[in-house]
Amino acid sequence: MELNRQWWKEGIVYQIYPRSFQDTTGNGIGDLQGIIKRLDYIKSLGVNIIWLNPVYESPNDDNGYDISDYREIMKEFGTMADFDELLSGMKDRGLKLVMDLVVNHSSDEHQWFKESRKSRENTYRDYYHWWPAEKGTPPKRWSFFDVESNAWKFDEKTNSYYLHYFSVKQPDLKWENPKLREEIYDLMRFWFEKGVDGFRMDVIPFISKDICFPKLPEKYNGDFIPFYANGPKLHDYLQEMNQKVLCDYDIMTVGEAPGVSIDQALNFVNEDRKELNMFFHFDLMGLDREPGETFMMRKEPWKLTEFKKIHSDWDAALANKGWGSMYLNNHDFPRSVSRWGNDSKTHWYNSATMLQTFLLTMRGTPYIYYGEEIGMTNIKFENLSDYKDINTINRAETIRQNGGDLDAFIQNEKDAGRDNARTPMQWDTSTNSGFSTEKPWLKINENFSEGINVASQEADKNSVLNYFREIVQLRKDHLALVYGEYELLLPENEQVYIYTRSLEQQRYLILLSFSKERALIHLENFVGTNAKLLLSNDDAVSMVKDGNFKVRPYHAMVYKLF
Ligand code: TEU
Repeated sequence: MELNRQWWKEGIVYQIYPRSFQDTTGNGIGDLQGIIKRLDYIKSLGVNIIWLNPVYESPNDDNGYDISDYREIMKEFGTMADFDELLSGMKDRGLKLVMDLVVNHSSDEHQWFKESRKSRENTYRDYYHWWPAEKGTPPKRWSFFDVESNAWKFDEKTNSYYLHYFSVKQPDLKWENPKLREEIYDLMRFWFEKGVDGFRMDVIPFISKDICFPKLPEKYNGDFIPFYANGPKLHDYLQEMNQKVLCDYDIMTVGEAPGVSIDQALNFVNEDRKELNMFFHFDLMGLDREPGETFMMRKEPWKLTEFKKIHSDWDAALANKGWGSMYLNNHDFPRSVSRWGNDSKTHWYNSATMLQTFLLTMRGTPYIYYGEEIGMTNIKFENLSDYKDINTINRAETIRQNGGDLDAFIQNEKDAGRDNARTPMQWDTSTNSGFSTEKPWLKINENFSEGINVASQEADKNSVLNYFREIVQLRKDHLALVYGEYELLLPENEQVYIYTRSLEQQRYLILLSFSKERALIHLENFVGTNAKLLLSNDDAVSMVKDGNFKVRPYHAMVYKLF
């Protein structure tokens, strides 16, 4: 098998939500100096790429996903000098930096939009999507963060509506205008010239629109994301971006790809097409949700067989061309240990380490979300007033206006709310867990005083944190864990997830329990096989000669087979 080795395939990404990582100025908000202060810690994890959520100038309607200047740093986070210092501190330590590229929309406070809304003749008019009111009400388009889910906002000054798939303060950019595209390519070059190593591209499949704005087919009622994701010129734009910018640099790209189905995957990441290196699919993120409802929990619990199928199907889809990305949580979805494991006191340690084992032994680049290395959990706010996220706040308002069930919504958000994953990093047992000397912008999870913090776990050789370092090292030491073929065993089992990874003569067996019950597993094919236990989060034996495995709750075992 030809490997086509790449640094971004062998790398391990650590995602930082800067607002919540480390405050150094005492305003309760994380900042770039805070990240600089923690670079040695990040390096010590063994990860080698940092993805930063947006740090650009922004009025923060959506925490930086509404950008008012693509070439400036958000004042709350610091200055361009701080950014340069961060980047050089990273280079010194051999860490690469991936920035967030948010170009489906800008802020309404961006100079382009301020100009665009001034008059219909303005040079920047065509940087955004406008619908003149004399044509009547524009055809329905849904909006994620609008209380009425209306993506068209009437703007009196020019008697027109503008389009915003997200909040009213996030007008969609008009990629159909070549001048706008050149502006974007230019700002990308600006960051590449500074030395950044890549971009994570926010809702990149949404950038192309049918600008006739036809009435949408009935089938998209309620589940419009697949429609938003597949505009007519999408791949032309991605190929153009590649030719004009990306191919000039040794960088990595990962698209955020809601609405892209598995059969469309290779259109984005097949290397022959020269578009993107990787993307984040949403199949797993939708697993415990109502169909077509990204933020509503489904009634029946998710099943392990479904979880396995998603990962096995995606591995197969990208086995020969393209490359995958593995993530269990991020700033938009709840904490992995609370969602896919079990965050009760009894099972927290095994769950957190088992999920880490999964991420780091699958094919595809692993993305670790800050705090995942110490097993941070969902905060599960009781009161809506604790939420700071526009998504939860505006959905609550929709329910209030329609006389819906707010209590049910509060319960839902305990499992689904994005703020679960945005609480401040838990560094130690001091006030505010060492995140800030002042009140944090979002409440900190009180369980920092119960061992879920970096300092306590540094001091404990059997901590989640130190296990993480071991599994990271294991991946780095065994190329087969990066590139090896993946084969699923016992696909029907609802308790354990078992697979092998093989590269030439190197073979590994990974056995993971997703259950709070014990199990006895027999693998007939392994009777007589010699195996060496490389790592486990609980009692495990090192020989599998009889093919029997005693599996404890949320057990993880990695064996090398001979
Ligand atoms: O997310 C897009 C987004 O809203 C998805 O997480 C959403 O679940 C999906 O579109 C529906 O399947 C990105 C950012 O990650 C998020 O933080 C921003 O709020 C959003 O774009 C707008 O920029």
